[in-house]
Amino acid sequence: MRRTAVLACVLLMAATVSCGQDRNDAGGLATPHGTAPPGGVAVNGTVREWRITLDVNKIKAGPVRFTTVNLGTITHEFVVIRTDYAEGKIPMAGERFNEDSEGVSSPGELGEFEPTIAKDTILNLSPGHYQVVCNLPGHYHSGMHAELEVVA
Ligand SMILES: [Cu+2]
Repeated sequence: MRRTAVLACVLLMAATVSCGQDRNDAGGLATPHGTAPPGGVAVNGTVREWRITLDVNKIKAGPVRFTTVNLGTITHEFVVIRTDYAEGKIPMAGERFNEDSEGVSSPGELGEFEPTIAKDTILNLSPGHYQVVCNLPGHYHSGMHAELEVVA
């Protein structure tokens, strides 16, 4: 009985430590886990050279908390774009695309953040086709885009 209690305590401590740190088994930073806002959903992401990952690519419309960590070695940004263009196919104007051009709009973003930094924000998204992108010079073209479908 005493042994069981000790074991439970050890397991609880292990769980607490692994939950408290935002690291994967290899000791590196892992995908964050933000909490969903009331009546909404949580989307967790990572940015690095040269990709963006989301833990879910299809969500219900409404309030969405985006929590993203920079796993790369340089500054990246995380911008939510509403567009009917296919992923990676937004027309470029030089090394970036215009976030207010025809057929492209942005309901919000996390802005730029340095390596190891995590950021979050809540956006209210209506149904439609979205891409989450890094639009720093050359980054979108290098693969920093992810699909996000928002359904009613
Ligand atoms: Cu980037």
